[in-house]
Amino acid sequence: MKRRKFIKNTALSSIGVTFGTSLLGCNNTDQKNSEEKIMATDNTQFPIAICTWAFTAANAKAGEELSKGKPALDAVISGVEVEEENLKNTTVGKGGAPDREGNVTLDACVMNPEGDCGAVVYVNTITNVAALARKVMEETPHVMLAGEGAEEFGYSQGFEKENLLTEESRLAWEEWKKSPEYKPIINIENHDTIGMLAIDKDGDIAGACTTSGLSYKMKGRIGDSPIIGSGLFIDNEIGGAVATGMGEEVMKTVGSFLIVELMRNGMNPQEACEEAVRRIVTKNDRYKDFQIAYIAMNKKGETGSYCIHEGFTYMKYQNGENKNIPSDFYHKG
Ligand code: SD4
Repeated sequence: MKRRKFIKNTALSSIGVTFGTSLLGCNNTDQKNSEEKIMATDNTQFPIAICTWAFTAANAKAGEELSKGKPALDAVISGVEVEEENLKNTTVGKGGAPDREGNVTLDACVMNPEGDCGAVVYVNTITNVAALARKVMEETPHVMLAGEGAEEFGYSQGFEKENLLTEESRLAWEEWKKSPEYKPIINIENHDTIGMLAIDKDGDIAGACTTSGLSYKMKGRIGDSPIIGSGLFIDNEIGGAVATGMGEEVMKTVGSFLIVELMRNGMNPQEACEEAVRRIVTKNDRYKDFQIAYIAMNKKGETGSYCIHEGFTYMKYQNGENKNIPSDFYHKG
């Protein structure tokens, strides 16, 4: 039996059951580590959903799905769809702010407990891009599709062709063009990407990340959100992480993958998010000008978050409660 399956099955069945070394074919240290992992896994805490920012309804939707027994991947996709379809949200889905040319282009990715992933970038005519990324993962031999190719594939899968630029977003863009300064305002403009992680009743972890990217970005610009390892990473044996904020800086440090690897090496989610932010600020003296925030979850259902500037919060659904939690931050003034 593969180690991944072993951990999953034992977490599923009962807590604190001990197994002989012969089953794992491993030494005593490995056996002890596995037992610790299992002992620490308290399934009564599951399911859990967390997401970036105060997206209360989206996280509640994911929590509701998880509570009905739905798998983590279904839950995160249903959850983020709430924001993709929210016309008032100008940084996710339909109604998102356009690029400098007036085109709304969406980016998204998903990752499942088996370690499979799918992504779409530069999608101009489909609202539910996280679900589309899932189709790329499940129905094609590829991980990422871009632009027209992603759209055509989407129509073939039954996705509707839509105009994503709402009148409100168009007017805001016309206004911006009067003095087109490209200067994101921390926590206000450009920072509402929804990244969501869930651990389902079986203890399996999946995630999704979906965005219209930075408002008034250059035509063709892609951020971190659809990039596996940057905007999102899941390893079902360890945990998951997602990012929001200035994507360029997240990509330079492969932030979400870094957090999962730090957790693999013993950090808890909070410590790992802090280290990933530190990695950015110590290499970039312009850090005061942009916001980056991470949230993470480990296999035990522990969660954490850290960001550069005050103001970032995240949602956590557990035991029927959906709470908004302020994140600790690096730049204390
Ligand atoms: C990007 N990371 O495209 C995204 C933007 C974002 O909250 O997170 N906004 O760079």
